[in-house]
Amino acid sequence: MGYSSEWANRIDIRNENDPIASYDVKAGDVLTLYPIDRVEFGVHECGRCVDLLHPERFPYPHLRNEKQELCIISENDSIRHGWLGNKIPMDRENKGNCAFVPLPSIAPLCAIVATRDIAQGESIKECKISRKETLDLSMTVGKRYAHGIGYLLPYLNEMAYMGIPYSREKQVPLSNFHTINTSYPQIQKIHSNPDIYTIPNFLSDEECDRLIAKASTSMKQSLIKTGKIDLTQPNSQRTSTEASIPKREAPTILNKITNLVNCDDDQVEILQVLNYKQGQEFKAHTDGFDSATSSSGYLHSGRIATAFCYLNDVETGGETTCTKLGLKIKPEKGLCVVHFPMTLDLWEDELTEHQGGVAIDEKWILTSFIWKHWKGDFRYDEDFLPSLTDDII
Ligand SMILES: O=C(O)CCC(=O)C(=O)O
Repeated sequence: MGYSSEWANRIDIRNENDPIASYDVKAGDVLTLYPIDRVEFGVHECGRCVDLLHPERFPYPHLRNEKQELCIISENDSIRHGWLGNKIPMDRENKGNCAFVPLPSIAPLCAIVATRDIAQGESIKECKISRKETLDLSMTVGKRYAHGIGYLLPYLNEMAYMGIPYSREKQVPLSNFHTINTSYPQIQKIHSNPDIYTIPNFLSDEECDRLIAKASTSMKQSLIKTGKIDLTQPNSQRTSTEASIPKREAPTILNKITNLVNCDDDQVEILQVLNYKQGQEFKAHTDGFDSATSSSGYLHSGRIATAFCYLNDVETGGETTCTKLGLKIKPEKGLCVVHFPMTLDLWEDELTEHQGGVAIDEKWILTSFIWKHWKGDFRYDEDFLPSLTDDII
């Protein structure tokens, strides 16, 4: 596997019956990881792990295959530093000093985390913590060790999902799309199969103006994915500029999107405000992928809905055209458009191909993409996004 998790190597295991801390550690430090040395780790290694199969304690459906089995698989059978979780005894009186928590981005891999300060040489014993404490600790560890976990991801990705068939039969009609709140005020269905909805006045004039003002402080060249996981680069296909809006600076907007689209905050990709000046465009593209993918902090998932909203009235140019449907939408301040790039089984609907036409008058637009699962790669946590302005919209 070629990976050594130095950041998770705080246990001396020379006496297997009494593992000890090899350094002084603080509450919240990762001591080691649960081993992935055997095929289907986490299911065979330890009886306790069955607990992780509980959907509430282990809410990571994307790491299950179609039979609902966990599906991270390793064929490596050597034990290495940093993977010693199966050597930690349980303290029967529950006075232990560490707990097992699933790592949010790569569960069912677990971190063994200190629940209090531990001195070098002290015995390491597991204590029981509540489900809520487990999930809270899991989130804290995920953010704090985002980079360590991130470097580990490609190694796990190699092993994960082996054996899940993804043979797409293109001829099969696509069905089973995400459903949105079709009673949202003023909503109109402007196309069926593929379904496209518009919602006039979704954002107020004031919200549109404030989003533009916020974004204007940090516009950058828009990028395009190059096919490999999360590699993006400038491309003549897309010539707009854009700014990422941290959700914490636009809670009302986020709330409107999640109410309309019927989803959790965590399913909404980083909000982007795009600006097209004269001559700029986004050539024909789809928002989905040709199967499940890992991108923008989402793991083995896909975009099941897109909601974009025009932020200004545009007199000429810049229409959004659904290229395979002969449908043109004229930008109108506050008008939201929703469509469904992928089914819930993560097949792409190529009929949702669209383009942002060449701008004549300037155009501003807010885009949001809704993923099937929660974000899992904490390197992309919005807490790491720089703040733009003090205006909270
Ligand atoms: O600019 C538009 O009209 C559409 C924007 C778009 O397609 C996108 O950002 O994916």
